[in-house]
Amino acid sequence: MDLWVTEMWTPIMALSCKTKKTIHQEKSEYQEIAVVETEQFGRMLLLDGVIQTTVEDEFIYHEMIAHVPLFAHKNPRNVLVIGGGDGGAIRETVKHPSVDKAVLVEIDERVVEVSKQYLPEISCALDHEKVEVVIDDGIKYVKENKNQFDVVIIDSTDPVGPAEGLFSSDFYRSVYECLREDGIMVAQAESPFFDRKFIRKILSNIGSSFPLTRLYTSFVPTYPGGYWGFALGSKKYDPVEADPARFDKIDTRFYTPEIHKASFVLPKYVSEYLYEK
Ligand code: AG3
Repeated sequence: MDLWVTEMWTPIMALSCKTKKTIHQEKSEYQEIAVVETEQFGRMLLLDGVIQTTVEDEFIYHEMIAHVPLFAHKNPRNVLVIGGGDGGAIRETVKHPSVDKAVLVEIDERVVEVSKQYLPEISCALDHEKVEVVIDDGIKYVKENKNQFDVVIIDSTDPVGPAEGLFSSDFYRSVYECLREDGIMVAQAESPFFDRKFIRKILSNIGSSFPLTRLYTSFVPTYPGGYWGFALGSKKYDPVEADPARFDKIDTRFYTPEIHKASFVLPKYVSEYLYEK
């Protein structure tokens, strides 16, 4: 019998992947967690039926969410990842020699545990000596830790359920305050094709605290439209400028200094709905 896993991208279209087997399924305090083995992308993590990451394409998203803000910053030492319990963004973060400490704040302990057990390629840095894993609400954590971080990476789920508050102006204000005076934040920002109004809103919410806001984009085959947005807020540095000298020391599969620059170049329809009128 053929078994397929399907995520509804919109009420009228979906992505389906043929699966070999279900590896794990449970209901945690916050959500339904599943790991399935797909034919195309290897193991896949789903939360409430929404694809979070897969072993085959995760490198693109995790490299882009981590290295763009980390290279835009001149000397990132303390980094906070909110969400991202699978550990992919943290794995990329600790590749930077300048980083002394990376804190992961994930609300659902089970996501961390399930990822450690079934997705070792992604979660492998969660036990790294520079990493501290805190099981807590990210909104509360940023309010309690002011002026501590150089870079904050918000690797959330879609803006429904537990992640909703992670897209509000109030939350971005607290993120601004938990960053040092030259800090940078980035938030995963949904699909530039399907979520146009929402992306506008995210950028304007970030812009109510940060002097510099930019959208950059990349290709993630398993996310809606295969094309994904990242919304960045910076206190001081222009994020388009990366420091290529530091790049030699870091091993990546997708990110390069050229990709960094290019990712801020937006298709005309995207800049039109973002920046015009
Ligand atoms: N964070 C972004 C998930 C958004 C995917 N949305 C969707 N498939 N509709 C994923 C966590 C990866 N560390």
